Amino acid sequence: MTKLLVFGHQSPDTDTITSAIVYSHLKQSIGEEAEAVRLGEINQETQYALDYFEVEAPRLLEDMKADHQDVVLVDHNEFQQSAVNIKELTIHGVIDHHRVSNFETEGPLYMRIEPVGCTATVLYTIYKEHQVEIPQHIAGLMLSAIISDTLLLKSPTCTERDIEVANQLAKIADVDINTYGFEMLKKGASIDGMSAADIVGNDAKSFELNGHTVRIAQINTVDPVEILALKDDLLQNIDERIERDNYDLYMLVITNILDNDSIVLTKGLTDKVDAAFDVKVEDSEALLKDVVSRKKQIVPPLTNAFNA
Ligand SMILES: [Mn+2]
Repeated sequence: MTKLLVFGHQSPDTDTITSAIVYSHLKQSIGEEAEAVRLGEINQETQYALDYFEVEAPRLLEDMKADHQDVVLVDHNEFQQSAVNIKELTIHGVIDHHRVSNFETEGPLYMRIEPVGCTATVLYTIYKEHQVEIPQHIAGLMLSAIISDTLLLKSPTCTERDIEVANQLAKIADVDINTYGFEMLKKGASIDGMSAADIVGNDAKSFELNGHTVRIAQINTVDPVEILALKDDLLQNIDERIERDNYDLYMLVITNILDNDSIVLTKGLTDKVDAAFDVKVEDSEALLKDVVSRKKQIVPPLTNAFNA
């Protein structure tokens, strides 16, 4: 039997890490061989969830290179967000909730992509289809992923289905969604021990928009002032990344999870930011009112601005 390596995107978030663990558990439960791995460091929010439910972090792949031929992608499908050698690997499956872009395979595969707020919501449905019981720690990890991706069920990406699944999972995990969720998000929003480089690279993803490479990082906070105090260092680090990796535009999105607005620090083709969000970037900074979701509220208008 083929052993499958299961992993999510680079700069892993809670959904990516837990979905790799959860899908491997599901595969093993139906008699298949699977191992969860990761392409980057575990963030503080994810670590809180892993510690709370007493689960080990997946093994780190060195150089973000999958050391095994047969893989399943969770929580992403775009090749530039995946293992660096993804084009040489055999992709057996994709479980995701993002747009499909820059994706092709040589052989047939299992693809399961639904327009919901979180990969965990899709995974829950697959557990039900296989009639596999969800153990408490797995339910806890899936719930953590939903809370993380939907900012405690408040993000515009959150669907009725996410809410329904989160409530089912909270029962199995035996936690109160709001109490547990707020503690977890607060942990993830802490910049204690983070350097300017850590903040600028937090949850960063690349997007190809009309021939331009756009890098968008995002960090949640309960206190944007604390992060903006580091503005000079953050902008300098953004410049270094643009220089090193040839980005056409870099956006660091600082999302206030209490009032659901974001402040963006940005360098490069910032006139595209102006056009996309009807703002004026001044001193490399702009306020994006009521914007919290990169996927739903940042990438689509930016795509339009680059295509205009
Ligand atoms: Mn996700």
